[in-house]
Amino acid sequence: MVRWSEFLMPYETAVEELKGKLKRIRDEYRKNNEHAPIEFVVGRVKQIPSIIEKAKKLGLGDEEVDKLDDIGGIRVICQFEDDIYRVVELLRSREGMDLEIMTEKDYVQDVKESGYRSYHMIIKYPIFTIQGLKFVFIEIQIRTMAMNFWATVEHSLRYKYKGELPAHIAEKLKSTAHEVYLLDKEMQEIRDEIISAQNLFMHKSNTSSQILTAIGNLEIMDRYDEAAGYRRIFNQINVEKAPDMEEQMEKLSLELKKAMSLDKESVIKEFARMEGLND
Ligand code: 0O2
Ligand code: 0O2
Repeated sequence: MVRWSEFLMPYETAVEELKGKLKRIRDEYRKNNEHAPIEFVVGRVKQIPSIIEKAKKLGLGDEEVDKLDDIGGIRVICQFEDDIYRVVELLRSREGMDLEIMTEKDYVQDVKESGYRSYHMIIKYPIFTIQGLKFVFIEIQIRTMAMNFWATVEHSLRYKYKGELPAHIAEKLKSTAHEVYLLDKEMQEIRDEIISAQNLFMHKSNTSSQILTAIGNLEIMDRYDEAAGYRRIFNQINVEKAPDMEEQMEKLSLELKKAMSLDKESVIKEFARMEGLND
């Protein structure tokens, strides 16, 4: 006879702890003004009747219910498909620290027959109870918001039809799953485009600021004519905005680097000459 409240307590603790840890990771990203791969986290402990039903289905006796690996469940919801793998990496990096990964199933790539997509991990998680150290299995499902929407609706329909979905509904769900896949793909492409535009902008503004710093340095060295010449070229490139503007900027930046290094060499020569005079 299972003493349920005692049996389930470590699972409740594990779910709460893991939810807290994952939410803290998300908050850290947000505090750093970085994109958080975690949008939100939910968790649950399976209801007692569902545990009994599943144990029966698997032929497990009362003393073996702890062999079930999804009594405690965590669901991590991400914005983009890439984020799923970032979360997977985050969890893998904790292997041997506060968790042990038992299994991984990538239903994002290997879509289930129903159309279901998600990344699943079963972890072994330590809990310090008043009776001592205990280990529980926790199932972590990682999916995008779109995948979550589909899985939630499909799950409730399956429940409504007591697991026996009429064929035409199962087919419709499969085709909506494909639409969800396309939606995720498009959202990922939009995000990638934004990121590469941001990187390009950062690169451009870095090149511009390197050029302006180098011109300023020439002025400090009293090389006003050279500085004025380079400034004219810089302004012209910015006014013309030619299709090869970026290459022109790179070229100017390189030329300035050369001019500055030439100067370094002539300073060294000048020092050598002065030292020679002093000898
Ligand atoms: P935040 O800053 O809004 O993310 P709890 O014990 O309260 O931490 P619980 O009761 O286990 O959480 O789960 P619940 O109430 O179902 O939801 C957990 C978190 O997920 C809550 O945020 C919800 O706002 C968030 N959430 C649930 N569904 C959605 C959704 O569809 N979209 C978004 N964006 N968020 C959702 P927190 O943790 O209270 O804080
Ligand atoms: P719940 O808690 O009601 O969601 P099994 O445990 O035998 O069902 P397996 O191979 O051990 O299957 O695990 P698997 O396939 O990784 O799936 C475990 C969980 O993933 C399920 O839990 C679901 O939450 C989810 N899942 C898997 N396939 C589907 C699917 O086709 N549609 C939806 N909506 N969810 C799916 P449970 O056991 O169903 O319980």
